Amino acid sequence: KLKNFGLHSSPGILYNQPSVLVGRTGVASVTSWLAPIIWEGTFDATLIDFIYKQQNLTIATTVFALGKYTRFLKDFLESAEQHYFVGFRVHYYLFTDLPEEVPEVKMGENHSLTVRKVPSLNRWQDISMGRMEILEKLIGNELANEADYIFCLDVDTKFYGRWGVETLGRLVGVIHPWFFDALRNQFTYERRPESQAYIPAGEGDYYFTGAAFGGSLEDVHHLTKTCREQMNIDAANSIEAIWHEESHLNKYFLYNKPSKVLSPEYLWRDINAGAAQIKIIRFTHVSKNNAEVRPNP
Ligand code: 2GW
Ligand code: MN
Repeated sequence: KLKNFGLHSSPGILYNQPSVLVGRTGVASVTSWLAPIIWEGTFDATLIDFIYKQQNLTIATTVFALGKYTRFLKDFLESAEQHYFVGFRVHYYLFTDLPEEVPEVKMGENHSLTVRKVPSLNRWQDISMGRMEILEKLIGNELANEADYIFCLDVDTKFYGRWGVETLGRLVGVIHPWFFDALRNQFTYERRPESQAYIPAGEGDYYFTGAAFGGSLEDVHHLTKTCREQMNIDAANSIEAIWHEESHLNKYFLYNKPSKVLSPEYLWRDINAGAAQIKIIRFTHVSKNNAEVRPNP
């Protein structure tokens, strides 16, 4: 099916004619600031793969697995190797306090994994929030000549469908699966004005998940640096935002609009849950027994 007419001619591949009249129905596929919202039916995988193939990109991908969360690594990595940027260069950076518990997972072509040891932390809020500082340093100190884009993902997750180049953009947020159909005043933004993550009632666009975000190195560096700084100010004022770095991420996205928004297909609740709008589950949280995997409350 793929006829190669060379890089400098028209693609020369066969795909459905795009239409200005017919498209994905039942959902919004563009934000009010004209960023695309990615849903099944809004892109042509063959065409978009072909276009991005010519750019020879590397996608850095970070994941943290401390303490008992190493148990999620096998499914996370194995499923990613089935569905995540298949055919494109991916470099996973895995941060863990238990490198000996990292499972052996066979990487696909042009995919590689680097394991970094980090100190154990007692407070889980520090694990979750500490990710921003580690990401800021990784991007600032190391990735400049190593990657083009970065995604930062929770580890208690699993891929079930394609996650590919349709997700690439300057600054990319993912809609939280519990709030895609909620009114803004129901969003669990930080509501205390004393926190740097504060968003007043009546403001806000979407509620974004902390479990997946990404974009260009420059934009994600600015995001992680800003969230880290805002969390430090909160700490100095003895306040911690209600949903930790997720609250700060939402504040950031309110003032720095994402250039691309991923629908909840890109982070669903659970493989067994459904919704009329979700035609495909690409990536989900896995159900976990919090009492079992989480250290002291
Ligand atoms: C331990 C106790 C309680 C909470 C988290 C942890 C813990 C987290 C841990 O012992 N080891 C560990 O590696 N983590 C990492 O932090 C791991 O990568 C995990 O996916 C991530 C976030 O923690 P998680 O997945 O338990 O939080 P969720 O799924 O309830 O997440 C949302 O809210 C969090 C902030 O409260 C984050 O923003 C997260 O990104 C959101 O999805
Ligand atoms: Mn999680």
